[in-house]
Amino acid sequence: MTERPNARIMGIVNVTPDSFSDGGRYFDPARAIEHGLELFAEGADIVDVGGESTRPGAVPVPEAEELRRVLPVVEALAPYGVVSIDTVKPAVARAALQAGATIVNDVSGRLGLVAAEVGAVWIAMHSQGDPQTMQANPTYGDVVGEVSAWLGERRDEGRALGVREVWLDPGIGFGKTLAHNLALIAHLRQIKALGAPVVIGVSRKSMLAELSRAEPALPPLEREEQSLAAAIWAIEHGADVVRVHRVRPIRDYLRLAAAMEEAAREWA
Ligand code: HH2
Repeated sequence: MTERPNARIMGIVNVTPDSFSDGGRYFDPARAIEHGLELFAEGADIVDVGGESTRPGAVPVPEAEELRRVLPVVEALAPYGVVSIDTVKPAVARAALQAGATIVNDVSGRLGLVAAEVGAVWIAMHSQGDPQTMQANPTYGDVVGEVSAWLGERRDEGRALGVREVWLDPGIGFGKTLAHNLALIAHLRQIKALGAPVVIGVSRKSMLAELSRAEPALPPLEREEQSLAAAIWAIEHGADVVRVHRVRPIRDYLRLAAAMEEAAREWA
């Protein structure tokens, strides 16, 4: 019995001092590598390595510094599984792909050509504005229609460039209010109808704190249950890849779901 055939788990390794979710914990390359290996051992299908925070208001990192952060980590992890590079810089993407990464996780939606050049998968993520300004006043007429249309254009662009595979991500929290995020997650099927694998990243994001209504607001490291619930909801509604900080509970869920389905068939 296979697990949900398309559901893949992408575990996050932030080699940054300032990520909103776990800033500083894995800034030391040795700790980042150790954490990536743990995520593979817990059942991650992909480990996503990033050296520049994209949290609202984050300050851009110089290229040389980003390379210094991510390259040793990508190189060390690549022999153990599929590694993606989370960057918006073409030179960082190229170097990481040379060091063994096979997926460009691109929150700018502009790196299709780099992915095409080296035969990598391109994750094109939607964002309204850049991290400095994106949460100032996100505005859409029809958020699901506009984001789907933009993702459809990236799918077509990827095909025209000869990209091996394009995966699409609506970019939860990237220039979006809570209502925008909820509308996009609720209409995953519309995004899936574009015919490409869909990636969803909700893990520890502020929309979860908003929804929990706890006072004071839950800090990122205390959003685990909400993160798990959101990832499961996304998987059940068609997400092909969930980008998460904690891998084990999602792997447990996928195993449980597979066992339930097998039992349902046996006892039908
Ligand atoms: N979210 C973040 C970063 N990269 N990539 C994709 N494809 N989808 C996402 O939703 C996404 C992403 C933000 O999360 P995190 O890496 O935990 O924090 P930071 O940006 O502060 O490093």
